[in-house]
Formats: sequence, C-alpha cells, structure tokens
Amino acid sequence: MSRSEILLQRACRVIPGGVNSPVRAFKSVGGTPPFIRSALGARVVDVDGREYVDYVGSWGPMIVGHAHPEVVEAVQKAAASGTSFGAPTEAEVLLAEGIVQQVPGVEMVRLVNSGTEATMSVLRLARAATGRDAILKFEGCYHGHGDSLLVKAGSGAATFGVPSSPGVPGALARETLTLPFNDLAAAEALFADQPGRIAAVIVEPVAGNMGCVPPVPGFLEGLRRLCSANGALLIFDEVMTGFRVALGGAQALYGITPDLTTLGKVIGGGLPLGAYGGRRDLMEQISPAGPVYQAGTLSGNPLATAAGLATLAIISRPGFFDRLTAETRRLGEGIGAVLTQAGIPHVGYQVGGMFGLFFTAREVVRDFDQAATSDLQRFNRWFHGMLERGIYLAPSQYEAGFLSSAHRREEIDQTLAAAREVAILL
Ligand code: HOZ
Repeated sequence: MSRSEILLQRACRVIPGGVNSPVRAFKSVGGTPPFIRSALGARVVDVDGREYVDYVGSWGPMIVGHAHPEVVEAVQKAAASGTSFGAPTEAEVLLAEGIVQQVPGVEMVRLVNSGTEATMSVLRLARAATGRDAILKFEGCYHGHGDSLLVKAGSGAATFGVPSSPGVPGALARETLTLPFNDLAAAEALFADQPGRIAAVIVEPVAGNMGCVPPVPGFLEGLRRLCSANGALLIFDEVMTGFRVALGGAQALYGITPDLTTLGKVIGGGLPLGAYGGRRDLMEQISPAGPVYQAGTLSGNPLATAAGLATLAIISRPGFFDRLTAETRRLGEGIGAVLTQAGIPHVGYQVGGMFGLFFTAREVVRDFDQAATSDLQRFNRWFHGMLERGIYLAPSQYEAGFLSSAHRREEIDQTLAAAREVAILL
C-alpha cells in the first residue's frame, strides 16, 4: 500500500470523505489522491516521493509557482512580527491600494478570508443596495458554497451530480434564478418577465468551474446593458479570473466594468484571502461606514496580505502576463494538436493563465449543457494516464487548469510528451 493510500484510509475515519474540500477527492475519477508533501516552482511531490508537473496550482492561487522565494521571504518576515492582531495594518492598506489601482471596477475594497466569504458578502450588499432579493446566476458557474449560490453550481457540485445542496432553504433557493451561461436572449427575456425583482446578476466572466468556457462576444456587454437599464447590479465573480487572465482581471481584458467584483485565489498568494469591492457609493454601505454588516477576526491578516503583496509585485512586472498567456496557449494548442492527430474529438480553450479541455464531439462549448456532452470515461482515462506519467491535472472534467510563471519549456514539453503517449490509449 502506498503512503497516500494509508493516509486516505486514516483521513476517511476522521474527515468527511478524507478531504477538506470535495474537489480534492478522486471520487469521480476513482483511485487515491496523492497526498502532497511539498512543492517547488511548477512541481509538487507526494508522500511517496513521486513528482508531478502541477496544473492545479492550489486551484488557481499559485500563479508565480510554489514556494517562490520572494513570497516565502515576505511570509517569513511577516510571521516573525506576529501572525494576527485583529487591528488594522499598513499591509492591508497597501494591498487594497494595489487592488484598486489594477481592477477597473474597484474603487473601494473589503478584505475577507475566502472567495466564498466574498461572494456571500457581496450578495448581501447588492440586496441591501437595491432593496430587492432575487439574483440571477448562470448554470455551471460556481460562486462558492454560500446558500444563495449553491444552485445549479458547477465545480464539485457538478462533478458529484449535486445540482443544489440539501440544507439550502427553499425560500433562498427560490430567490436564485438560473439561466444558461452565454445566453443573453434568455437574460433579456427574464428581465422583461420579472421587472423590478432582480437585485444583481452574478457571473464568472470566464467560466472556470465547468471547465474553462470563455464568454461569447456580446454576452458580458449585454449583461452590463441589461443591469444598467433595469436597476440591477452587475457582479463579476473574479475569484478565479482576477489577476489570472490579465493583471486587471477579465473586466480589464474584455473592457466591461461591473458594479461589484469578488476576488480570491491569486490575491492571497497561496494563503487564505478573498476580497469584494466595487463602486464607492455601494462599498460605503458596508459597516462601519454604512449599515450592511460583515466582519471577520482574521480578515486581512498579516500573513495573507504579505503573500498577496509579494505575489502582486511579481505579476505586475512588465511582460508577466504576455509570457503566461503565450505559454498557456502553447500548452493548450500543443495538447489540441496531439489529440487531433490521434483522432480524439475535443474542444480546448485558453484565457490568460487558465485553460480547459473537453472530450466532446461538439465544435464549441458555450454553456454547462454543452460541457456535459463530454465523454467522462475518456476524461478519466486521460486524467489517470497523465497522472501516471507525472502530470497532475484537476480530477474532474468540470474544472479549469492553471499555469504559473514557473512552468517553463521543460515542463510543457514533458506534458506534451505524456499527452502523446496517453492520446493513443484514449
Ligand atoms: N473553485 C475551485 C474549484 N473549482 C475551488 C476549490 C475547492 O472548492 O476546493
């Protein structure tokens, strides 16, 4: 028995499913997840000493690679000065200023501890600011595990076939309206049908929790227009895309400014940190500036802000995103060419430093139903074939992959060599 198998058995006795977040389990692909011992740059090493090129990147945050010396030094320095004060710090101000400077729609920002906290909090604000209760989200978009948002969510919920979780009060779920991603006509019809009811539209501007699905031209622009015309707020959930598809996130990449934005992952540089921000008049309604309550003992803590600041400093350097985008494209197109040569139907997308691959005979994937046409058996063979060859991909067809600046020619060539071997077994 491997050490990972032994640890999983022990874990399952004391942790539900043996993992602290469902997507880490190999439930849908079968087998035992490698328990990770350490990581450096683009590679992780498991407790059995096996090394993998890592395209999970802690599900997005590790954009400068694991244990980047500048991030490690910043965290060590911060830790030596105390790990939490429950009082304001200079680092919080610096990080907030950095976010405001880079993200077009963010004039003020509140730091929290996770993406889920950010999305839960931003919905409360949107409801308070509009005096309306209903929200519109898109099928297959995942906005964390808050009650209002765990309806037709992608990611783990889609992987495990849980469209909406038990325990979500029906009254709340009824206030969550859902439509297919990229379907602007449906959103127009819904607004026409329910005037004055919708507080906010929340969307992943590039869907990254049903695989990676970019917006079709006009979709985000149309949502912007619809929200403005109907007194609803447009929320971009950029927990995944923020500081990942471009320095200013998807809103900078596509030139659409939402009213509110949620952030997470990259801004914490691998430590727990999320944020929500947006128009000043809205954010000034947050307590103690305004009446909308939201709080957190560890919010903006010194370790997370140190890691976030160090990471933002690195990714702000000239050429960072050009190179990351080019390498991600080289990987995605390289895998695409290998699969085409092997006669395997597929659709692949890359945006900035994220990518997706669907084993489907469709020509395009635009929404969750189309993503769900993927051949899951083939995905499983792909996943395990790559893992056996030292390539660590997310264990679900419905997840995106992530590159870091530590992924160099060597890692990508190794990945493509593995893909060539696996493609003929699919
Ligand atoms: N958005 C990530 C998965 N799609 C979150 C990772 C997690 O849930 O653990």
